[in-house]
Amino acid sequence: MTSPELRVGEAIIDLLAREYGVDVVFGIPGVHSVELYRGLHRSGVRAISPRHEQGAGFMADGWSIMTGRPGVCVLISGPGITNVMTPIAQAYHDSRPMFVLASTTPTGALGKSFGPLHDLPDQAAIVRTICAFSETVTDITQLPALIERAWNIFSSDRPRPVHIAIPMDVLEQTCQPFTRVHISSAKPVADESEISRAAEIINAAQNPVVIAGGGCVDAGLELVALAETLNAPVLLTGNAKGAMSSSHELCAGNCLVFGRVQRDVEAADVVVVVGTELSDTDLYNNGRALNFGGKVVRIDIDQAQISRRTTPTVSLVGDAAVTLREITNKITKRTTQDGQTRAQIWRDHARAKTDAKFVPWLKAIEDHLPSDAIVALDSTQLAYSAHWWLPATQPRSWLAPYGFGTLGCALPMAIGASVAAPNRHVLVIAGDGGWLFTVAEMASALDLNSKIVLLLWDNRGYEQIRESFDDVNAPQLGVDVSSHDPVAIARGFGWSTTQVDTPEQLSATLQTAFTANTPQFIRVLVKQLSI
Ligand SMILES: Cc1ncc(C[n+]2csc(CCOP(=O)(O)OP(=O)(O)O)c2C)c(N)n1
Ligand SMILES: [Mg+2]
Repeated sequence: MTSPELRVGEAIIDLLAREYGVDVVFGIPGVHSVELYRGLHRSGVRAISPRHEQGAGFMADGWSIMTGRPGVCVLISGPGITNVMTPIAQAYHDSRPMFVLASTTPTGALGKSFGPLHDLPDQAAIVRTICAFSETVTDITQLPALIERAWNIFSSDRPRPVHIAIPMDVLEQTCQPFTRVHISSAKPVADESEISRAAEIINAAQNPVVIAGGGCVDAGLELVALAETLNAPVLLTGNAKGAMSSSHELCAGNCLVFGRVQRDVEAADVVVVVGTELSDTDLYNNGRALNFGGKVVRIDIDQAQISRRTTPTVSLVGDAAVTLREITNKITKRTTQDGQTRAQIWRDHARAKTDAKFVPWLKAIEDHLPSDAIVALDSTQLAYSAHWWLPATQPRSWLAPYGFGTLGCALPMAIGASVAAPNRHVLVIAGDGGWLFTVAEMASALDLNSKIVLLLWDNRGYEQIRESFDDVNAPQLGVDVSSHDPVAIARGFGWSTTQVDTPEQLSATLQTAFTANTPQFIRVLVKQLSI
């Protein structure tokens, strides 16, 4: 007996829900995606509607950081896709999984450019450069294998977004339910003899250092085990924040951006580099790659990545947790206690170097941040020092635009995080400029009753860029933008609001904000309008 026929849109969602555990998607429906939404309804998949597809993508990314699973976007062709390009690029830059499922114009219109609604000359092509793969599927027999390929990339490769587009006439066709196509996939495993060579080098180290990146986000236990066996300080990149608790005495935290720390790392006799690009945005030193004076043991799941920015002494292509465990099993315990001292020196250095004008504000936040809080940072001045100042004691709780550096991601990422962890408070730190990029998502936060505390760092414009002009003695231009009355805007979106002018007021406000069960908006007025 054959199963009842479904529309293709329903069959796709049924497969995703049944075989891949998809239970929530982010997107804005349109006439081109009605059949996918019919499928969401039929399969009982939760559909969250942001107010702009950029919000959908950032929510999916925030949700993915929390869960480790691919965030799923269901979108219309054309503008749905162009609007989501920024979050796709962010997920690509920071190596996170995202499944973008979209419609296209009807098959007969593809590439013909005769002007159908929502048409792009080649939708798959415009996303391709920021994806693991991007394909338009007109033959539905190809779909199950393609979806399997996407999930194999998410689980066994360097995670990256995937875009699959299906013409709306194909979505409307009927078919039998899809059967999952199982294609085996496994993470690469580092060569045993190379692991032994790495262990030999590490065993001979006098002042080893570990640098851990986003690839270590689920390798925290193994990272701690290596660090404790070696008594080595651990430096985290932004995407690894929380992988090792900031309360661990060997955790030097996120202070790799300081010149003094970089020089100490360059002077170390052995550096273990795990799951990081060592990119410009990890170092912020005008594009200079680290010039390691000692030996480098590098672990990365991506073979193409492993010799970029440095040529390692030993290259281990494999999963961070597995490879770290194998190495730790092969090394002997170092008995010195200098690791704690070095970590402390770097932590102290970062605090001492923090611009004094931010310190009382950071202390107020630090004092009241609940231990299980999630933190989402936008690209604003107060947030820049929060990267190293604020604690993070658990993995997958820290969200920021590390690689792509886009404005406006923090609020929608926080909403996505809150969908994944509705009982945890999320602190958002956003600037008055960046906040406006996705301000409409305040409405989504109210719909979802997200426990978000949004701290608006309001210096009446693009302060960081004002400074960028000043630094090179160029006249400031285009930076004096203001949101005029942000408190009224927030109130209009139904949020509870407070305005504070001093760190003491912020402290008092945060004390109650983190007990509220509704979205809370706190405007910190840093700079009065000069006009
Ligand atoms: C999409 C995007 N456009 C432009 C920039 C350049 N940019 C970086 S920081 C910044 C200023 C942001 O202003 P605001 O959010 O108010 O933070 P502030 O620097 O004032 O603290 C700008 C415009 C960017 N990072 N991303
Ligand atoms: Mg500003």
